[in-house]
Amino acid sequence: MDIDGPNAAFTAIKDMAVRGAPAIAIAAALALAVDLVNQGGGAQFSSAQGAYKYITEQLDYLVTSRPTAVNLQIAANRLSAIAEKEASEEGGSGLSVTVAVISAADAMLKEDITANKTMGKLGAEGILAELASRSSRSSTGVRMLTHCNTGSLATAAYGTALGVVRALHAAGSLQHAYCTETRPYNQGSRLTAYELVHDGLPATLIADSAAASLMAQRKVDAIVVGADRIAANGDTANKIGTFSLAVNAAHHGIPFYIAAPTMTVDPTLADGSFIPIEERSGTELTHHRGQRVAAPGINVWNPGFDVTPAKLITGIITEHGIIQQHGGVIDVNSFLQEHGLLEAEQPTENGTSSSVPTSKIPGFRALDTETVKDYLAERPDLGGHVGPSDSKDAWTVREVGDGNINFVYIVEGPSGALVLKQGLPYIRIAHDWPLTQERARFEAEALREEARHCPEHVPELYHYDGALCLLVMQYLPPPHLVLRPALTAGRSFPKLPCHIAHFMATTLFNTSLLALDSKAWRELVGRFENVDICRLTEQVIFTDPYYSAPVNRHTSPQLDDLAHAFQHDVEAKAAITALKAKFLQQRQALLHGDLHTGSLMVTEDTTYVIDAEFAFAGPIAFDVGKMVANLLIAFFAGAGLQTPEAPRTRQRQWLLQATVEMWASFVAEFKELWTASVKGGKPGDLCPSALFGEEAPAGPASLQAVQEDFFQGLLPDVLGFAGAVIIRRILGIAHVVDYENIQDADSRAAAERQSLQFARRLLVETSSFGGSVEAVVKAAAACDSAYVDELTEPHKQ
Ligand SMILES: *[C@@H]1O[C@H](CO)[C@@H](O)[C@H](O)[C@H]1NC(C)=O
Ligand SMILES: *[C@@H]1O[C@H](CO)[C@@H](O)[C@H](O)[C@H]1NC(C)=O
Ligand SMILES: CC(=O)N[C@H]1CO[C@H](CO)[C@@H](O)[C@@H]1O
Repeated sequence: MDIDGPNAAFTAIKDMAVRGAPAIAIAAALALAVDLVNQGGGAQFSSAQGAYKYITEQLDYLVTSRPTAVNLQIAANRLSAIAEKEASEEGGSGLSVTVAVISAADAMLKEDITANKTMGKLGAEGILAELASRSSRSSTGVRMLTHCNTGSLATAAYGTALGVVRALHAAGSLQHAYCTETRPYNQGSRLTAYELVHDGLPATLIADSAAASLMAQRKVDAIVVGADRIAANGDTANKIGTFSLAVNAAHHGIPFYIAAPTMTVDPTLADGSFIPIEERSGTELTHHRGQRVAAPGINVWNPGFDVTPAKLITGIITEHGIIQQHGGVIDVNSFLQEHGLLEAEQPTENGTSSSVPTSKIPGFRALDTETVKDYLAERPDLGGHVGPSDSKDAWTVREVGDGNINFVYIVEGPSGALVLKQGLPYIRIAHDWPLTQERARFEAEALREEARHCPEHVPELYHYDGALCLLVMQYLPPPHLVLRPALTAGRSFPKLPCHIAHFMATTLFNTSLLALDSKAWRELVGRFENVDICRLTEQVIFTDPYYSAPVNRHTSPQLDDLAHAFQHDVEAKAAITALKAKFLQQRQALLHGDLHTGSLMVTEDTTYVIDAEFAFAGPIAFDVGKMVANLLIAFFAGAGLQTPEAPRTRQRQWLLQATVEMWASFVAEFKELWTASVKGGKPGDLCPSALFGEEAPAGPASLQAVQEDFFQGLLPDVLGFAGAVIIRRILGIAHVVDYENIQDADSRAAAERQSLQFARRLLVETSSFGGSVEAVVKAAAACDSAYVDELTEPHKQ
């Protein structure tokens, strides 16, 4: 593993080059240590506080790499506590803080090695004892099955689950080890198989889907796997496929063990429903070694992990012993307390316990696929969308959400279907992430507000429950698709530009001071102080891409020069700061806040704008600019996505036309609403009838002058925000499938380079387009000479 600072560690962790939860924590700790040494070993910091601040910032970034990996959070907390303590010491210096953190990282590594040895030994003993008590151990030793990779490549030494297998072998008690391939990333066939062969253990590789047959043939005595994260009741998140093995083990009466250091336990999570599950790139399923193997256009669901309920787990093997399951629960917290690893629960004055917080909202509970049905059946007005409550058993519930943030359930029954979306109280380990629960309210209020102005493009909200942070809304059935992947697959949607223009014009006009009086307007702004989400946007769009933020990534080394150039770009920094000021200070209308091709569900004839949780009062140009950016992104990415057999010329031409059409209809419709409101005698406070009405002296002419000024001022900001959005999608933390689906790195880099150069023009040389969107798309087309050739030689199509 190649570590050269948090940046590299972050990339490696994100790309799963560093696998296994303990390894991630150690890689992160060591990466920070190496980074500190490289930076001058502490001498670079003028004060202890400076060192502390730098270290905690780096740690925060590292933690964002893998939300499921609790060890990483704990390691980060520990290092940051050490830095804080040292910084507050009398005579603490930048050097002393750095040294303290480096030695703590080193101690963590040593600790892990000791833990792996102990865990292997205790696990082997425990399994032998369990099998003896069931009299199911064959005289020739035990046959173990394991999943994923938990060996010495993944952990700093020896391994967790594989450590148990190794220890059984060392004790002469292993008859055979089976390892699964572990689709889709094949950690089992690539790594575990390698280690088993390397160590000379008798071993066999099986397909994941062969596990049940192997158990049915009575060839497995016990199963042991690792864990990414364990909740207080023993529910365990681990590599996808673990849950399936546990279900099969239960069916066959085979003991099923988790082996994980106690650091993997998150005592603040009451149960597995609070564990966020990351979804991984669809290309892991659709592509093999860069070649597409699945039909283009197919949707992919690729969760990286699953949660095995404690009742299916025989016991959790830790470095302090095995925590056995009793009555369906593994009481992890009591075990931790007994071993002095967790402070006893502190009863608060009113007698409630504070050590396992579930939600700051009284009465909050997370629903699951079963309780979702109950929830709906108890509310006939909702359940009625699905079917009468006595048909409840026939309803099907699918959880389709990106579990990092929200759970999204699709409930279907005899009368129809609906969507239930629930915001979790904590998206990560910590108790201090109020974002999620508030976001349900912002989304509900924004959906209601948008639906008042543009019901035809907003899913209907049936119900909002503040106590459970959930929304129940209209289900958009197939053939509705998320627009972004549909564009990436080469499709066009001729009605889209008009639909989006209509959505933007109606929602933005009617929530602005052009339509509202200032009392209603201030009340509206007050309801949408979406502070946390806005802070996130401020960071990822307006700050990170312009310095070497560790969360950034780009196609490297091809784009290293441009990434570097933006960090030294005086004009770009000036322009992005002016835009950030507008984002923060200009409160023109209630924005959707995240209007891009991933927030749209479309068919040929319909367009729905979803995911309204980013709503806030801000500059109109931000919503419009995001849409422009995303159409241009699809255009530029098309250069890399097309093949000689399937050129994208038509679609790319449509994307450029759509950009022009969207802007033109937006301006026309917005202006129409504006004029109508003044003529109708009910304008907002910015255009009072006294000044602009038909009867007012020079009223209509004044109105026209104000409108011209408004749109002339709007376009440069639209283009500036568009440029900023394109840049962040290539240099920042969050990338998009438009570019990511270009398999060949050189082709991807070429499309990204074109986009970045063009985006910089939008950001910095806005006036070069002469105030016209036509000029913008012409310039975009001209960037790509191949595209222009195609256009001028129509016979090639
Ligand atoms: C109990 O006290 C804690 C802390 O003082 C407080 O946060 C909580 O809301 C209280 N619970 C009830 C039910 O009053
Ligand atoms: C939006 O503004 C237009 C133009 O003033 C007006 O006719 C319409 O009633 C408004 N819609 C809502 C829901 O207020
Ligand atoms: C039981 C045991 O000895 N386990 C191993 C743990 O890891 C260290 C370092 O790789 C090995 O030396 C031990 O053999």
